[in-house]
Amino acid sequence: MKVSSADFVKSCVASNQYPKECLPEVAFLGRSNVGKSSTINALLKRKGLAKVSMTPGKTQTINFFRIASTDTLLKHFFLVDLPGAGYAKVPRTLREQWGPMIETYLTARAGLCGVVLLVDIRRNDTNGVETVEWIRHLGHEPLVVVTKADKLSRSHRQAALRQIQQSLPVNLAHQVILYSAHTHEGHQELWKAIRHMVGGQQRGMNL
Ligand SMILES: Nc1nc2c(ncn2[C@@H]2O[C@H](COP(=O)(O)OP(=O)(O)OP(=O)(O)O)[C@@H](O)[C@H]2O)c(=O)[nH]1
Ligand SMILES: [Mg+2]
Repeated sequence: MKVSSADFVKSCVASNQYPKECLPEVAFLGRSNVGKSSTINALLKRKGLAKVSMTPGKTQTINFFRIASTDTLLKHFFLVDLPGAGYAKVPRTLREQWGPMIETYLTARAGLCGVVLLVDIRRNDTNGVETVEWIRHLGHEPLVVVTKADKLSRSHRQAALRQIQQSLPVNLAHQVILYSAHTHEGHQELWKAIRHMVGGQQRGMNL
């Protein structure tokens, strides 16, 4: 599969601002600094499309990217970069806006067919269980992607992956994908999972 175009569409903070076009859509969710924006760029092989920073709290709005590809199931779709949760240095007022903003998005967006929950391989997120349950409560089954795989040696990766898998209330039949935006480890697996999520929705919509 080849990405033929990837364009930033708009940044939104409220549902009346979302793009009107109805396409299948996959959103990236997770703590600040976990690598949401980097993962989107790496998947699309477009450096700098989604803004990345070493400082947590970079993405503060809901950012829509419109993608076209040569894959028959993924001809046109949106990838959506969400603000991160749970970073104390972001002013409280801002953080308090993001929870409801993300919740509205996850509830209201008709084309949303996949939620990718990113988890840092080095950090067992203490809010991970609540986050998975919150996403489910809002009607989505998250795909868990363990990011920054390159930060651990090969021998430590599988153990860390297992630990995360066991600590989250994910169905073990569901794949948990190990990913690195720096080395592109997991690239094919993640595209395959996205394709599956989009394909499921298109079958449902009879497209
Ligand atoms: N080593 C390594 N670093 C990564 C990887 N992915 C992201 N990073 C780094 O992690 C930092 C945060 O990345 P972002 O993509 O901005 O993270 P984010 O989740 O979008 O963060 P917010 O927008 O603040 O919520 C940057 O310094 C990235 O270069 C990865 O796979 N491996
Ligand atoms: Mg970001």
